[in-house]
Amino acid sequence: MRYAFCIKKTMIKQQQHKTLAIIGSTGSIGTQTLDIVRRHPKLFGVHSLVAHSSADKLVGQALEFLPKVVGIFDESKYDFVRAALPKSIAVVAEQDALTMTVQGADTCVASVVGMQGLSSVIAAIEAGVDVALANKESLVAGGGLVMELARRNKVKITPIDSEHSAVWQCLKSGRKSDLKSITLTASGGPFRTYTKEQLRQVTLQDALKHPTWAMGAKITIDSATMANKALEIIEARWLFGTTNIDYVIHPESIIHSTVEFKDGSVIAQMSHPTMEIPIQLAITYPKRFDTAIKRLDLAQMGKLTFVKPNEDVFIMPRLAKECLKKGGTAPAIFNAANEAANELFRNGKITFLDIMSIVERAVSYFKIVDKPTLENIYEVNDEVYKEIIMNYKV
Ligand code: MN3
Repeated sequence: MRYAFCIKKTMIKQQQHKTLAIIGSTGSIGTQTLDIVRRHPKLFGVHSLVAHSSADKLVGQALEFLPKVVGIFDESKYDFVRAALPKSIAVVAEQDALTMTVQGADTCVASVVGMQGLSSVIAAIEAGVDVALANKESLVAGGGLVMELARRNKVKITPIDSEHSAVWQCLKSGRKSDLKSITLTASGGPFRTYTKEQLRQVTLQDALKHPTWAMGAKITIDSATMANKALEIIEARWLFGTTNIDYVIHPESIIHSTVEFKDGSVIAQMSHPTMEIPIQLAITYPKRFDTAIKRLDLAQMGKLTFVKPNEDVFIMPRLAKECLKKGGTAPAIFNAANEAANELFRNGKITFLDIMSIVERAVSYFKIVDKPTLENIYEVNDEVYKEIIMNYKV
């Protein structure tokens, strides 16, 4: 009797301790996930940490959290990482990094930026590991396939992106079949009031300053061009299974998105701009735990504003909606073109407005493959990305 009681107690304990595979652990979402683990050591264990090339930071994280496996994509850093960590921690490099590191974890936090993130999401789904998804490009390029694969492997995908977390939370207040529409909110980025003429003068430095969110460089530029909202519209289509998705400019970033039900009721999710709530909820749902965020005091809040987006200047969301309609690999083309143009701008090769015109040309120029396989998606991505980058090589 006593023995059985002990076993039961340990089982409960183990169940409460959720182990995480954090892919992209040295990036913005990865480090914020580790902050949450640090604050709730009893709730989470770190199964694995994977980084692209920030070897010093990765080693520091591994020595603190003592995961079972550490992965580094950049093979040239393997020896450094191996030598810096105790033998009890396995170290893998390159593609091994993915399958080896997700296997055995309870949840994979997929926080690699860009198309590179797709393979980590696929690896987690194939290993039967639930995915807390911060990488939007994987659903943008491979949405239908990724969702279908998740269904077949009975893997849950929960959103980390603040807008999608908001929609996901709002949807809990009704039946999916009674959903009428989704409205994503957008801060509008640093240039939301600019004319096309003013946008011509924008520098990389200007574009890297975001008014409400602190994020990595790629996504900060995506926010400034509104490509980020464009990608989020496509991401929402796959996460929530509707094409009734629109967006509104909401500079204060307090309402993170809304859903409207059949009866006209609109549900919103609010907080001060923070990634702490969406990251934490994606790995603890349905339970909620304390956070360190500033509480929302509506009486102190002042005005919340909402503005219709200017799609004549900021064309990206409109292009994304068109790509959704075209279907097939159209969203993958959009994504690859944006990734290439974003990179070219960050490397000083093109102007801010060029980003938009490159994407606009790409989505009408490249041939769309209907009903693509995963292979098609990778091929299209490579072709579009390489062709655009090559065009601007000096
Ligand atoms: Mn977002």
